[in-house]
Amino acid sequence: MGWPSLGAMNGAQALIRTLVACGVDVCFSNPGTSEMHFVAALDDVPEMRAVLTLFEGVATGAADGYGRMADRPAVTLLHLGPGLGNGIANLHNARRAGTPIVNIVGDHATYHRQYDAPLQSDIETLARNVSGWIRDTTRTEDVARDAIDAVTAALGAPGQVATLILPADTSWLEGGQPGGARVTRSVRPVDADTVDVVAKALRSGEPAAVMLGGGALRARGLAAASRVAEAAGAKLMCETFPARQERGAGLPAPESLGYFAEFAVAQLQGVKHLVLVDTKAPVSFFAYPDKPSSLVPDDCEVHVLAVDADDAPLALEQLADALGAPSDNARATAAPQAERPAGALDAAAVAAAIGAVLPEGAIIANEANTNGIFIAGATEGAARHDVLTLTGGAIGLGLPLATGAAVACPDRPVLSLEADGSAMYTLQALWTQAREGLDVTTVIFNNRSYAILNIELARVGAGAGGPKAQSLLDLSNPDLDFVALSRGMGVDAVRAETAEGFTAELERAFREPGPHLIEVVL
Ligand SMILES: Cc1ncc(C[n+]2csc(CCOP(=O)(O)OP(=O)(O)O)c2C)c(N)n1
Repeated sequence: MGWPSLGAMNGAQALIRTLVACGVDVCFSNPGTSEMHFVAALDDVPEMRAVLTLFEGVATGAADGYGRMADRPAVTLLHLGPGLGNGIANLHNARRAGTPIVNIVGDHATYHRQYDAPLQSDIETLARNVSGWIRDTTRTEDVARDAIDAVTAALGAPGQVATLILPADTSWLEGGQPGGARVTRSVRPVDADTVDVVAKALRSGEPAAVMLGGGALRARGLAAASRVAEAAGAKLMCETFPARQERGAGLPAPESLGYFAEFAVAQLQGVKHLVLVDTKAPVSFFAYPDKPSSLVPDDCEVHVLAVDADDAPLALEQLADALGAPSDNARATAAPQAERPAGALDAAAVAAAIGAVLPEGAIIANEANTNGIFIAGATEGAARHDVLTLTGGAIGLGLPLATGAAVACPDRPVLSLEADGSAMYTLQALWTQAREGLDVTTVIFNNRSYAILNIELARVGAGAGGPKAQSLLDLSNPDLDFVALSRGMGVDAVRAETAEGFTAELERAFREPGPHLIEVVL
């Protein structure tokens, strides 16, 4: 394959070469005509892995899963404004997760823009909603500089989406000069005063809670946070939808803040000091008539220990030391490993089976929604694993997220827990899993319903709903057959009927390489 001599390198070749030099070597793509030089250049750079997705929401969600697990960005290759637009919902989730991602959005050649050809649109306006950094690279000689800036921005704190708009002529013209060197994420220590103020509040003896999010939910942060909570007699909690949390036997298990505001209010009742570690002060997911938006009790003081670029685990260790906590007083979960379930197959049995047979080092992408309520409890004492959740509430993330996590971590089994309605948004991810031979096991919770919306209908005070309202929340007529859908995309699939049968299928799926799908009808 070899490298063209420097002078003969076009913009696309220089771009891909620069991305690789910066440590970015996976591209989730769905290209079009304006990206053809980028596509062609992929064969000149063997280090860049190119993964085809059949919808941009899969590409962006996969880049999110990849970034959360690899701690470095993947690139997406998207086709002008409409391609970016299709990927926005999962870029929204990625923004909420603080995931580093570099979008390459192809555009018309610079001189073609004035003609308002059919695919012309305002890419920047679309990109602004989800991107912390945007640049339009209109000169081939600027490609390497802009790519380096994009990767640096993506890895800036907190991780963010960086969008590089790449006109077709910038790609195809010669004169590209590759550059770049490995870019890493940088964090800074919090200042000693901040640690002191928080330590003083925790020493007051008043009821306190430590709320963890972001980078505090990896093993090191969890251990330090547990030392703090033990020393201060504080409640250890975590945000409802973490980007990535390490869980399982041997690790502290913070209490997760409830999704429904009434539960969250009860959990925080009486707390006088709320210490935030890489998370925001909790708010209700939605507004409800006559219910508060902020979940922080009125007489509670909020203290920010670490945020954005702060080194959250280090801050927690400093806080633990300031409180005089012994170095070994972190408390691991006491939850036992779940027992294998027997008999009827319901959501609780599925959760128990997962807790019982989850392999060490698994990654769980959890978009099981209402049927996922038993998962956290059943896996608290399971083999050690990571959990990725729906950070931004835009459903249709789970299958792409699992796909990207599997690309990032080829040696770790990925378990994708997926509600039927959410699955249908980005089901095409299964095809990418099959094509790439990814070790992903998908469990579909098929309740033939947008069940959460049935609950919300009543909670917002809209009543139970008449037949028309009910029909908008019902996924039967016709019933979705996920076994057939999955096989149609090349993924081995079965429907489990009993708890024992499900457990056996789950073990088989974990044992065999490549993707599998198990449908559970509830
Ligand atoms: C992008 C996007 N569109 C629509 C919604 C609104 N919404 C929230 S939950 C939901 C249905 C969820 O159904 P399913 O995934 O089957 O889970 P279940 O509630 O049945 O457990 C919808 C449509 C959303 N959150 N995000």
